[in-house]
Amino acid sequence: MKTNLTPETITRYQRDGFVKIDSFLSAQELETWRTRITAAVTDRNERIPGANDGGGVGDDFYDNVFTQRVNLWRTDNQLKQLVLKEDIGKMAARLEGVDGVRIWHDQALFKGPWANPTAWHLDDPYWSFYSRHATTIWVALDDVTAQNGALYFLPGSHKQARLDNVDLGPNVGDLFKVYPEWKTHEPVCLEMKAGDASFHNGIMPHAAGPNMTPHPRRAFAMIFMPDGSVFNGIRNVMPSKQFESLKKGDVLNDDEFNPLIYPVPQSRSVE
Ligand SMILES: O=C(O)CCC(=O)C(=O)O
Ligand SMILES: [Fe+2]
Repeated sequence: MKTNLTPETITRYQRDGFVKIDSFLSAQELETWRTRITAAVTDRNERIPGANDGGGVGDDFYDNVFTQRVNLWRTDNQLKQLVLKEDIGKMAARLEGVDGVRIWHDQALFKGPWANPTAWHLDDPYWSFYSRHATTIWVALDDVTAQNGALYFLPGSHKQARLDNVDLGPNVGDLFKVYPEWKTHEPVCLEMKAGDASFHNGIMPHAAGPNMTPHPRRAFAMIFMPDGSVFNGIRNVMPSKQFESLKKGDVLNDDEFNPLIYPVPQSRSVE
């Protein structure tokens, strides 16, 4: 894993709100991640573990944006050992300029053949805490191109973003009704080789194209929140047990659900 960050990379990330890390995984690591993550997705028949949300996948627009499987680390111990790494958390903390980070959740995002586009959106307003310093690492498990569902970003727009947002509906550009000032911004399409990764800030506007190929576009994302983030009352991907234990304003510091990834406390190691 290439987890070092140059000062230039950090500066670019903070300016643009996203950055690409070429060859984040070695060829061998890529093989291991792809195999393990694909197996975990196959084994998991519900979207969110312990959420009692039915988890059924139907045939409407959203069901064909991607196959989403959340918190694989909680149900697959091998995957947990592989991906919950202090070094990755450290990258997230350095990019965001925060002292420590917890995992909010991980998710496999597999765009199947002929999948719908992912509409423009911000991430953080969906989540159970508000922060301008959460970040997602999105690891490409296949080559990602403009043809099969690459991510698009509006560089620098995280600086103007509010908490207003839209659902991932069929109108790709609904976000621009909420932020008309972004309508004329030129997006960047981030093509990636399998094993590359990107980080994007939690309030960075982004989208992904449709998959216009007969092959899957597989990606694995991990979302890090600054240590000390507090519950805002939104359930999002919380399992019932966690949601029922919280009231608005509580610090999200339960290691069962949101372990501190960086710095790893002396008393515990995720190895
Ligand atoms: O993979 C996609 O299509 C969208 C990813 C995304 O929105 C995210 O990781 O926040
Ligand atoms: Fe997103």
